[in-house]
Amino acid sequence: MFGKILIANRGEIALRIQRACRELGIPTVAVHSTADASAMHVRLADESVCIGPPAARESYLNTAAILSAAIITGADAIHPGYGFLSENASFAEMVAAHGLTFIGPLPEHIRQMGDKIAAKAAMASLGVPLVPGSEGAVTDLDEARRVADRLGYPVLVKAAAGGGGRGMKRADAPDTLEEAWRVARAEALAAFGNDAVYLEKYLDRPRHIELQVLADRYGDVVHFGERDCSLQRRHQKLLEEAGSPALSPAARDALGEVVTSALSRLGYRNAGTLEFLYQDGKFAFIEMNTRLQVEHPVTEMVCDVDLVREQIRIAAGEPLGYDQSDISFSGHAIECRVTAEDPETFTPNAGRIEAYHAPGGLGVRVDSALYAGYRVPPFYDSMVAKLIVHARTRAEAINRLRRAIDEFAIVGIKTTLPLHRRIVDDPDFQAGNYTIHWLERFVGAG
Ligand code: MV4
Repeated sequence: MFGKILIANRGEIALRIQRACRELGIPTVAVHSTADASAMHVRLADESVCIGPPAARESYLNTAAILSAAIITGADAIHPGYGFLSENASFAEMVAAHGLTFIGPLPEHIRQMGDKIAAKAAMASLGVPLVPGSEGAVTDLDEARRVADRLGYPVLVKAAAGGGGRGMKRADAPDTLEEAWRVARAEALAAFGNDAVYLEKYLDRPRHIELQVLADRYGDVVHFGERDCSLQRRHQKLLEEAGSPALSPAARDALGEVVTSALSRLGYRNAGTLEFLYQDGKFAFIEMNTRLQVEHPVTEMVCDVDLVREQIRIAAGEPLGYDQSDISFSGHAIECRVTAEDPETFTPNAGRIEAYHAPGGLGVRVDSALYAGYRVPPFYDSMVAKLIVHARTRAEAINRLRRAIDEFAIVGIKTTLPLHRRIVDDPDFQAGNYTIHWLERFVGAG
């Protein structure tokens, strides 16, 4: 097992990783920008190193500073958390080249899944169902026309280097395909330095369902069921659930079987999440995330597993030590991502937390690095807390969420809590009756 772990992140996820390390008896090193000198993740770590100025590019993305911090503190492993360097294959290679362990997948798999065309090709060859689309990149307009005619309109032009909704253009009919194709390529080149694009049939009312997996270096792969992440606005998730209100246990088992078998043959390691669109009872793979995700706690609550602890154990070379039959699903969990934004206009607002009280009680978990007197800096992601509830049924989880939101006091900045409170009371939400388009309409309707 590792002797010391450097956590290359900030905020709630840095605390989350520290907690797992502490329970494993492993000392932690925090890194921080000058803007985060008084942040909770620095206060609670065993050691800390300042790695640069506020701008993430010069601190949390500064690979040389982070590697130096690991070396001078004698850390033997680095956990990247989510965002920042978590899906940077070159960083994972650099960590290994310095004799340290990157707590995550192999660089080759990070790189492969970062290229959405390569990810789809790999999954197709392993028997995972895909959204109908082009076979590989579409390099000229005539080919784009042929593929779109075969698929039928509307189609989406997607950037190979994109993901999470960046670099996507829709064409509803042949006369707008050229425009969509050109704009998608130009935007992809500007944003990612790579103009490779591919085509997919546009699904008009899917749910966004993702499957959590863990794999060890001995070829054993297990899944921890699905999360329904359909409630998003502009590709920012607001609320996630485990399990999906739309999925039966039999459908979950069937998907899990296909995915774990595929990842075992791929030789995948550590934590991963496969994203699917789910419509008319059919799953279609779109992307794979090779990191721990923000919404991992809902899975932890229903499976009674510490996913970060498992990531650390696997990276240290330990076998999973259990198989799929040892994993069971109990009750229902819901997470609200609380951001420092105006709940109506979504304008970010940094500022001082004048008072803070987190909800508690049975089945309530708050993952947050906030404290009274803390100043939320304006330089980073606006998420300030995750409120997670767990109960025996979805209906009970909703009632628990309502009372937990009412207990939650974050005074001094505007947050999205009032919006979460409104979602919880909505009849469609309560019925589990929503697609990826539901929230934009809900917010628009005010
Ligand atoms: C799609 C789609 C419809 N059809 N692909 C957006 C984020 C990226 N991960 C994939 N996305 C989509 N891909 C096909 N073929 C609709 C979306 C999409 C979406 C997906 C998941 C969650 C929210 C979304 C909001 C708008 C569009």
